[in-house]
Amino acid sequence: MEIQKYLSEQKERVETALKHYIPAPVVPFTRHIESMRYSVFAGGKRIRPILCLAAAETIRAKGEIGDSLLPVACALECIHTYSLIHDDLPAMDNDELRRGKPTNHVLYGEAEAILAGDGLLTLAFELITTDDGQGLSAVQRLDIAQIIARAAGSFGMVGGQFLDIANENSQYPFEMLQMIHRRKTGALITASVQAGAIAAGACADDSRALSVYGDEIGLAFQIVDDLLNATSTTEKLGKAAGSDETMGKATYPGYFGIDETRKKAQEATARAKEALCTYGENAEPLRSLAEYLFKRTY
Ligand code: GRG
Repeated sequence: MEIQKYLSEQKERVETALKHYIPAPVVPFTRHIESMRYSVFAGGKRIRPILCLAAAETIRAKGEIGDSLLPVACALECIHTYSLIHDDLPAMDNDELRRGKPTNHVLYGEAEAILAGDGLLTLAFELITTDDGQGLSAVQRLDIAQIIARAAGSFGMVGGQFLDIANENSQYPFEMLQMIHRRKTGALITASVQAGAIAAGACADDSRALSVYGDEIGLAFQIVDDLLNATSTTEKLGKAAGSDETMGKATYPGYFGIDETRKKAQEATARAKEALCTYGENAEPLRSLAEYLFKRTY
């Protein structure tokens, strides 16, 4: 399938919806909304919302899903953006560049950046739980809110970030690295796929297959991120290359070297595709997405 065409079409759908949900700033909240919009529209790939939509399409045909899942897809992007804004803060990774642009706190100040993140995280749950009459039942919205809250919270992304910071500059076993990766990055990616599955009315077998797919691409995603950090340039990545080494972070290349690390990402990608073996044409977007994430260059 033509993955680039698929990605740009889905990206446009998500961005149109995001503009609707985070409209132009209004007095007296102008600067707050501006700072949220700055990071939301700074050029992200929209991987998590696209995974969510593609997972739903795997189980039910595209037409049937329609736009009912767009609030959930946008909520995932809001949570992702909040995590990047907070991750870039001086108290965390202290980064000044993200997607080739100044980070939120560099432009708006620390307090504004914290509030932009808080606003986006909160908006995400408003979007998921609001009944917009587009088709998701109250039970589905509740299930999706719970899955995403768990993945974003203290035993998911926040917990992974905690472990990452707590273990900086220390030699820890590979199992700890896996735990950090699974939680910090993998959990929200898996939840994006699971949310799509719930919205499409997945049966137990569908949920299991898509969860395995989500876990494996989440792992591959973070391994590739480690690889790019170690081998690419700041110009290509739009964020500081080599920062993992500077900050004394454990990474896959640190444990296995570059070639073995690439092999591990490829194996996780293959396992993700294998999890979809019982699905036909409808799963083509998810298969192509797995391959695209493995081959990404930024
Ligand atoms: C602050 C609670 C809190 C969590 C931060 C996501 C995260 C946890 C830290 C980001 C550090 C990092 C670079 C992790 C690698 C994986 C990752 C999330 C990369 C960026 O995701 P992409 O490539 O970003 O989807 P775009 O720019 O396309 O949106």
